[in-house]
Amino acid sequence: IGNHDSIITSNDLLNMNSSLNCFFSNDMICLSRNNAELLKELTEYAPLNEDVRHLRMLVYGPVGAGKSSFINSMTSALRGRMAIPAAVNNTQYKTHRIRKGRGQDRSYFPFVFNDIMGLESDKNEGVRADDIKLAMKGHVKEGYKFNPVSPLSTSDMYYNSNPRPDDKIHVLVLLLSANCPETDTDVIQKMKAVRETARDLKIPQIAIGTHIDELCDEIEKDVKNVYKSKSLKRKMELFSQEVGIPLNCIMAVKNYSGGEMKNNPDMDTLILTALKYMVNFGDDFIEEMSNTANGI
Ligand SMILES: Nc1nc2c(ncn2[C@@H]2O[C@H](COP(=O)(O)OP(=O)(O)O)[C@@H](O)[C@H]2O)c(=O)[nH]1
Ligand SMILES: [Mg+2]
Repeated sequence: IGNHDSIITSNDLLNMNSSLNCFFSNDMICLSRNNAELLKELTEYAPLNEDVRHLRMLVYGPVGAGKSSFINSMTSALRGRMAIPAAVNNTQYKTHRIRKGRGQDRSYFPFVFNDIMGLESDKNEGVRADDIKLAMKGHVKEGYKFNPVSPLSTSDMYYNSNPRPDDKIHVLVLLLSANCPETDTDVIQKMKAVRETARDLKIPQIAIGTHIDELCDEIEKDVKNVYKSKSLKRKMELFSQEVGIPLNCIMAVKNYSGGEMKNNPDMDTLILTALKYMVNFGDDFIEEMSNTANGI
């Protein structure tokens, strides 16, 4: 790859300590994995716990981070062709499902996504941290329109007082743009509140860096350079410090952001790898919960 400044050399790889190595070693594994294998595993996946029809994943992060694009990108990667973009109205609590079957076969993948409005720094904008908490516990019904100034009350018709195990969130996915200079401190505070709730509920968390093509020219040229980009590595370390998610739980994707006519296998690898981790984490969580006395 030459001596380009933003590229990590094999010597750098050798010199990296093991904790810093995680992000890269994860991806080294995925380099040797092909999309067909990932697709097969994701297609065959089914939750063992029969009370859980699907894993529910909450995708959150600042406005513009690429939450909607990521859900569309997973759809495109799983279906092997560009997806019709999901509705952009995310002030409402809405579950995104991905069709598995074609034609008459109305089956869906057993993992679903809730995408919630960005975490604005302004207290009167964006979804409130207390509402995100309620969503994690499964108390927010489909169609609820988040109100930035007041939380969902228990008497509201959109309050689900008796959530099913699969109304609850099983994986928390934080999306952050790798192309943003630094995250606003108020947003970081909000993210912290959300993360702490997830931690109390023992919900596993993953962070995903998006917009990686805009961070690094080498990635823009070839998405495979994600494994070698020094600027991305630095960015991932910064994310890890900012949001307190360990480096080995941070992944990177380049989203399909409109305009693409067909799938790019390397972009699909990153997207499917991230999804595979999300599914693994969610599956561990429902397993763990079904073993505990109070269930999920
Ligand atoms: N270059 C690039 N653009 C992206 C990426 N992900 C999202 N976008 C673009 O960033 C903008 C915001 O994305 P969106 O999915 O609406 O963000 P949301 O507010 O978090 O739902 C859109 O114009 C997307 O096309 C990415 O990985 N790379
Ligand atoms: Mg959106």
